[in-house]
Amino acid sequence: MNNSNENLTTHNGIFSRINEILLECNASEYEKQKFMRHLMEAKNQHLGLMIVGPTGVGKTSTIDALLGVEKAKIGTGTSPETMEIAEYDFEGITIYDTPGFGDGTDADKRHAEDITKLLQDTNEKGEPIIDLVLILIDGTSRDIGTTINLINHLLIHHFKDEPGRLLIAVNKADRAIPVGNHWDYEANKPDEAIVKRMDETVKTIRERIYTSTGINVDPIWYCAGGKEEGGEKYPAYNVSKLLSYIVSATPKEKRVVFLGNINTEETDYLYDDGAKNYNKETASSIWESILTCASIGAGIGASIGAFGGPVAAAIGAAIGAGLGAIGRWACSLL
Ligand SMILES: Nc1nc2c(ncn2[C@@H]2O[C@H](COP(=O)(O)OP(=O)(O)OP(=O)(O)O)[C@@H](O)[C@H]2O)c(=O)[nH]1
Ligand SMILES: [Mg+2]
Repeated sequence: MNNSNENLTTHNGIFSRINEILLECNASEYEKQKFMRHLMEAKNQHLGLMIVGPTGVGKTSTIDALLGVEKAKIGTGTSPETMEIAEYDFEGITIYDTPGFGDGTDADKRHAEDITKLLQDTNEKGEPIIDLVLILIDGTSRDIGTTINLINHLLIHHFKDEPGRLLIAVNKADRAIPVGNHWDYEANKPDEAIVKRMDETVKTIRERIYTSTGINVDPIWYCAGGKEEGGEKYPAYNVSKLLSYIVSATPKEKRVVFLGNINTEETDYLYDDGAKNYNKETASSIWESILTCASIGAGIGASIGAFGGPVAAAIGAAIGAGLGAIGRWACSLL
């Protein structure tokens, strides 16, 4: 095993490894330069994801389940308007963790202004800083009306032309039915009653947003995982589905940002409804984006082809390692 493989858990490490593979291979100088240029462009992509939801819905737990918060640099926005929005900076991804709100107070009004301002912010290239907004809804709450109002009044008009950038997920499925034992903690899965309840919840959300705004959204439900009082952490459910939902909504050329950033805690990606192979779907869509990266034209795909089998396989292995817990799928995609 190559020494640099130990870096394959970081975003920069993966790109360095691919660079190294290319330097070692015997392609023409022209091909190598071309590929490396494309690689740099891919490496410089940046994704902005804003997470919105009421206090205690599980915003921070969700970021942790998806990417692992310990890997992030944590800061707050520098402009006074966004002081209260925490930023989790990963390599190539910034997650904006907005303060919980929805209680109708003055603070709510301020948070709404902060969110609107951030949604309108652009980078030096004039592109929106926020690519995607993930709205979290509490699956244990009987009152989803407040959040739906928030979506209908504050958020949806920013996404009229691109509703695919607005993601909605209902958390805490394990506690959706407060009375009785509806979650099988042994197998970490819901019983039929929870499935029915959660399917109804997402259907209601979809219908209510459509009725008010004429916009189609496609909510999902999941568990970010939690901790029993004084007990052990129990694993997440459908986080694989949530990641796949986020990755497929990410602009194609930006999906490479997930390399080296996915939470390596395997159990968080292990349990899901099995309706699809979500991890494989995520891995394929990241790999495909490397091959057909919109902003780099036919570039990388053609270049990998030009380098031949072993080089492509080595690059595939580096990318597979970079997908952390779900990476084992990626190697078989070549
Ligand atoms: N049962 C259960 N509890 C969860 C789940 N996700 C998060 N929690 C718990 O809910 C509580 C709040 O989670 P946080 O992640 O801190 O919520 P938040 O939205 O970041 O909260 P604020 O930052 O205060 O707005 C914690 O005790 C979590 O352990 C879940 O899927 N199921
Ligand atoms: Mg939080």
